[in-house]
Amino acid sequence: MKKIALQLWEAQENRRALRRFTKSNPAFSLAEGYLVQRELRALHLKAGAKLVGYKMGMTSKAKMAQMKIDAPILGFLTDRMECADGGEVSLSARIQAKVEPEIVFVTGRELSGRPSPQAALAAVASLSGGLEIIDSRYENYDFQLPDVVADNCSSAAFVRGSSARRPAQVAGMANLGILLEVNGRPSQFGSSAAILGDPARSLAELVALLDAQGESLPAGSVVLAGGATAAVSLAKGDHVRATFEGLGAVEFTAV
Ligand code: OOG
Ligand code: MG
Repeated sequence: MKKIALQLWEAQENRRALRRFTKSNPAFSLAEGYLVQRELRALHLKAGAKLVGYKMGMTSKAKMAQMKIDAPILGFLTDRMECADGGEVSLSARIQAKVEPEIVFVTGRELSGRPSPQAALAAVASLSGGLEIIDSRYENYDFQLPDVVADNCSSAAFVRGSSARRPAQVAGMANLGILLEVNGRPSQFGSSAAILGDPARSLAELVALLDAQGESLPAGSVVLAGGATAAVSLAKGDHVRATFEGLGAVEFTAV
């Protein structure tokens, strides 16, 4: 598993995408994918990054249809992946970056076991709109479930909207309209309902997936609930802005 993690790490360092592992080894399993992800996380931490939270992936029909994968998966987030709202996101080290709008939670207390969506939401300190930059380390985003899990679910960077709200301040969290604009033109429309019917369900599902791995979600974790629309390819110079009903806007310029 260490060898595969190192291959993924080097693919990123050298900006050279790999052929998916399930092609040469069809027996490569989801459990092995998570073991590789664990090794990859160790490589990030060894390089000095700090774990700040997790992301859910494949939680919406739009993403499942785009990527032809139909089970929610999790990846880790580090401090080095975070970029400032309104700032610049560098594509120099990226292979084939895309962007997607996300709902971002920050937890106020530890979550463990298998909480209900309500119980998960009760542990949320704040939420905001966000943008996730993904960058598959596989040629043309051609992967199967074990491959994408090994590759930390294509994680590359994320931006949190600067206007965070408490859950009680956000009415109808399970159906907030989302608009993604690129260079001032509407690109994708969606709703938070696309995220497993309710982003709180995605948070609860994350805790259950972590529990199955013998982990809990610490207080103060950042959680991306999963893309609500299909992801859009990014080019240098693109200005990306997402507006979330009740949560305000978040934006960056790709450089
Ligand atoms: C995998 C990333 C999945 C999401 O929000 O569904 C993800 C990919 O699409 O390459 O981040
Ligand atoms: Mg995502």
